[in-house]
This record gives sequence, C-alpha cells and structure tokens, in this order.
Amino acid sequence: MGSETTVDGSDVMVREWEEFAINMAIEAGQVMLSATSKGVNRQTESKASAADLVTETDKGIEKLLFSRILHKYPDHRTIGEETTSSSGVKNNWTDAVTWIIDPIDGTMNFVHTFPLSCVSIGVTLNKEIVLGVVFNPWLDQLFTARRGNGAYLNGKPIHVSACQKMDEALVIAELGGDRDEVKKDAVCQNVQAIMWKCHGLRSLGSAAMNTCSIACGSADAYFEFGLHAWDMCASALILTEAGGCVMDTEGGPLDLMNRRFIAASSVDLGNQLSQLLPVHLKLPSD
Ligand code: LIP
Repeated sequence: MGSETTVDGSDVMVREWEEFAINMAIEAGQVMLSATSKGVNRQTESKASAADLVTETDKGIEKLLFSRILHKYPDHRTIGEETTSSSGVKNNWTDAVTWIIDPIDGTMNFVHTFPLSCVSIGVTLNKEIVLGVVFNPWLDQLFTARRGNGAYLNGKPIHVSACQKMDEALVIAELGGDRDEVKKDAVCQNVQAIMWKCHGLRSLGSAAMNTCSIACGSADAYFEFGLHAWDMCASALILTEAGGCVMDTEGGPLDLMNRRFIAASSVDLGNQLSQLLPVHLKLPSD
C-alpha cells in the first residue's frame, strides 16, 4: 500500500475518514440484511418513475449515516440521494469536505432481493474525490480506495483487466430509473449500437457495483445517462485507483454533477465506447 498525500497534504485525515466510513458501511449493510429478513424491503414508494424506487430502509440508512457524520464532523457537508430527491433543490457542492452518499445503490435489486445492492460512501475535498467505500452485504464485498493509495477488495489490491478492444470487452449498460420517451429511445439506440460489437452485455442494477466490477477486472466498460453524484462518487475513485478511467460520455473529464458517465478499464476503451454511442443526452445537472 502506498502512502501518497491527498490534495490538502493530509492522508492521515483521510485514513481516519476511511475507517469511519468502513464502520458506517458495515452498519448500513446490517440494516439492509435485517430489513430484508423482516420483509420490509418490499415496501416502496416511487420517485421519478414507477421504476425509480425508494424504501424506508434507504431513508433510514441515509438519516443514520448523516447523523453519525455530522455528530463526529460538524463542519463537514453531506449530499445524499434521499435528502436531495425529497428536497427538489440542486446539490450545493463546495470545496468543503463533502460526504456524498447513496444509502442503497441498487434499490430495485434490494426490493426484489436480487443480491447486488450496496451502500456507497464517497468523500470530496476541493471538489476532488479523496475517498470511496462501497459495501455489498449480500456478497460481503468491501471495496475501498483513498486517492493515491490504490484500490482494494476486502483488503486485497485490485486492478482493472487488460482489455483494450470493444470486441473483446464485457460491457455494462443500464435502463436507469427515468422512463420518459426521450430517455427510453436513447437507451434503445445506444444499446443497439454496442450490443453486437462487444463480447457481451450485462446490467447489474447498481451503478456502484457496475463500476467496482470494472475495478476488479470482472467487466471492462460501462455507460449510463441519468446517474447522480451519489451513484458515481465512491466507485469512480475506486475504479481510477484500480487503474481504470471515468469520463463524460463524450470523452471529456467526468463532471460528478452532470449525470453522464463512462467507466472503463482504460482511456482507450472508454473512448471507443464513447464514439460508438449515437445519442449523448443532455440532462439537467444535479
Ligand atoms: C440506481 C442505479 C442503477 C441505475 C439507476 C439508479 P438507486 O440507483 O445504481 O444502476 O441504473 O439509474 O440511479 O436509485 O438504486 O440508488
């Protein structure tokens, strides 16, 4: 493990946040498991569409984590899926230390007990991601990364695959939660453009799990329009620390608030995917 410093020069601080985030992620995982064993995971409300779900467990975990964070670090900021969706206001993302959290990424999977959902905890400082922790309690997978220190799965270093070509790549695409006609048409055109040009197409139902799969070399590229900062933040760092890349769907740098995401095992592969996509949706930013 390396010992590089972070943007403000203090890896010691980020290490402390990491330990704290890991404990919170494990606690959140226990809440997910217990909610499922009681059957309350199936009690849902919908948000942007009938396929964009929220459960009491999503809300409960977000509340729990935010209260833990603000109790320990009163001057830190928080951005979270359930708080932001219910307030209807844009994220106030500043240079301050900001915890960007998806309490359950893959809520649809959680509701159906499909074992691919996770808690995703990212931290930004000066608008750079400095920490990423993703925990899937069903598979007991804990992905972690601090900026400049590599990426780990259950404490063991992980690395992206060596795949460089689309026709050898396992690619991930998602339908996403928005179901308006423009979005549906874009998904169909984009999927059609890549489906016969790659080794295979998958859809895990969780942006963080999709991205972490690329980080550990089990998949090679992923794109989605309509993601939010909390879907991307933690796993984007895990992937880049594992040697991969994240970018805007048109190939520029990733803007966490811009809702357009390509993740790939290399810049080359990311660019190949970007060029194959015929539709690049422009969505209202977060
Ligand atoms: C969901 C994702 C899913 C993606 C949806 C949505 P949620 O997050 O991770 O893979 O396709 O756009 O954002 O709502 O389960 O936290």
